[in-house]
Amino acid sequence: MNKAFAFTGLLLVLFGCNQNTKNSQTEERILSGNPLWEGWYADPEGVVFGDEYWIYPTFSAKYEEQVFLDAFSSKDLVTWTKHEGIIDTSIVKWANRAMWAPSAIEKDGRYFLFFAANDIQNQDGPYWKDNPDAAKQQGGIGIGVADSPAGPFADYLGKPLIDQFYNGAQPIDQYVFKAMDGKYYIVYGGWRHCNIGQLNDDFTALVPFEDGDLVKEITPEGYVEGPTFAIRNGKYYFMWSEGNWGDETYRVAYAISDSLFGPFERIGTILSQDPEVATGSGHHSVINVPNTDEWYIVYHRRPIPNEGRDHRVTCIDKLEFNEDGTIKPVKITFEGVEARPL
Ligand code: FUB
Repeated sequence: MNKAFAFTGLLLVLFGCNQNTKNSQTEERILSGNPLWEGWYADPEGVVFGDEYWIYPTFSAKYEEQVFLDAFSSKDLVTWTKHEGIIDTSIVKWANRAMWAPSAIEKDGRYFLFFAANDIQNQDGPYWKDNPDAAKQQGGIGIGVADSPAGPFADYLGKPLIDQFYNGAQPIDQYVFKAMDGKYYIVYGGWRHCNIGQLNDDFTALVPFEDGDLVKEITPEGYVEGPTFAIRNGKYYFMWSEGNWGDETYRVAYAISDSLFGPFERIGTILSQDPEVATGSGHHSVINVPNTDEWYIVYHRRPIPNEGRDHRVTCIDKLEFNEDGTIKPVKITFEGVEARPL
């Protein structure tokens, strides 16, 4: 549980030519490299806690082997420390497989890790077609709690926070954040539907909306899964994954709105494959360096050649904006990003 491994990025030595003097120059840049570390890891969520960057990914393997989550921390985006088994199914008794897409947030000195488990299927889904007499499956979105971002996380509720489908959304791929109204929200959903719900003050339940609904559907055109939000210049940037997570079509698109509840009109694709670098780039999150307009995108992609369904790696690149506030398409790289201590 406390074992940590460090991974260090690339020292890239660039040879440049000074146009005025024609003398050759050597410039040293320390880069993260991509992927950020060894091993198959997907659905990464990047977050800043104090003077450290943290990334919480899915361990990308067969569903039956996805019985734990690891985390990674860094002071500069280049050297990463692995924190093994911050939570697992021996702690979360109702979970037995498919621990996916963690989302971490600090509140009142405690760290909360929202995660999905068990890949539950609803009664219209393929599982139920083959098992019409099966009992309701246990699983959905749960919460871990710890005094440190490295865990160990305990099972906060002893049951899932969201344990069923609402509006057709599979309870997976959650992102938890503090909105501009000062309240905390969870946005989530697989199977081409996305919901948003408000969390109560101690994160023990969802606060129903005035009409009694527990969550509201905000699905934009093209949405498949992996929703996340960013807040910039008083606007909500809603981003999500499209295509098929198992192949090269996976990608990320976005919309901008003044309201958390939309409407969200799809503006365009910001992350996709580059056949020269990698395929299947998607299920991302963004990191904003506090008190700056510097942004990073943390995402997974498939190395070329891609030799297995679960061969996904975690990468980072710069996220940049145009003057009008729209997002520039991301250039995915092998170099990654330069050191950026907090
Ligand atoms: O990694 C498991 C699942 O694959 C995620 O929950 C989806 O978003 C897709 O990336």
